[in-house]
Amino acid sequence: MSALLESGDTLPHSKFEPVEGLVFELLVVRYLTTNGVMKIWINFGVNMNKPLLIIGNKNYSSWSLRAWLMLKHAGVDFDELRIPLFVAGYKGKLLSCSPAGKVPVYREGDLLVWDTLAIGEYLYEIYPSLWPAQREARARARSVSAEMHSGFVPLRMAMPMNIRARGRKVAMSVELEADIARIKTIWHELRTQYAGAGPWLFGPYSIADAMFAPVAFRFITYGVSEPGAVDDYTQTAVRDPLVQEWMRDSKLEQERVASFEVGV
Ligand SMILES: N[C@@H](CCC(=O)N[C@@H](CS)C(=O)NCC(=O)O)C(=O)O
Repeated sequence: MSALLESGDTLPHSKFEPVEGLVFELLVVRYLTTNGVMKIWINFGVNMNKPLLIIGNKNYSSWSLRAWLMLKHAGVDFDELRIPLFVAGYKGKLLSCSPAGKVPVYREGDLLVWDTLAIGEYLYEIYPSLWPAQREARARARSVSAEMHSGFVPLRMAMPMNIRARGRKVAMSVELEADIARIKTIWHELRTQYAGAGPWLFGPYSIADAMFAPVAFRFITYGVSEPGAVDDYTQTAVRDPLVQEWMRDSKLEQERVASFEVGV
């Protein structure tokens, strides 16, 4: 059967139905490792009847965390497929299920949605409470979320998400300081304005909170703190029971990715 496959293809006839109405798919992927060895990766039993979120390492993959939180907060019943990133052969596996070769990817039946904000917008059409109800607040929530999505590169490079790490110190640069200051301003302004409506950035939980959740972990790992709204929101973000669930899983992971282990 592998003769049918090109690198990154799934088997076309890999679906099976052990119980009527419960369709599983065998994800069988042939891929090349970085040193040129051809390998086969078989992921058993992806349930086709259930939405699937493909994610990376829970300890390191901030984009995976964001999409996972959106789905969980929306109350979607989904399965997870974890592809550990930056280990031999990971890219072939990613490309087999992700058109962009990145995680997260959301699959619902034959539909694939990739890129975190696209997943959020897709979910919003089904679960409108994922963005604030009021139009102006919704526009602002989309603005800060897009700002997070397309910006804060110095912060993301210098302070990668590393949930289990504590007490790390990294060199400050002007750009990193500016990113941190901007995030503090966003959190401070929103928490001041929406304090009466609930504990999240716009009162009730929204996609904006999922977008900033990894920043809360970064602030804890690298010791970024400011008494008041910033520290309060950091604590709100990491005490979320769903974030705690993700955190517990992340601590069980064995992979150690050197490029994410920064700071002393
Ligand atoms: N713009 C994308 C970014 C996704 C992204 O960069 N994901 C990282 C993991 S956090 C990834 O898949 N990295 C693997 C790679 O680039 O090879 C999104 O919003 O989902």
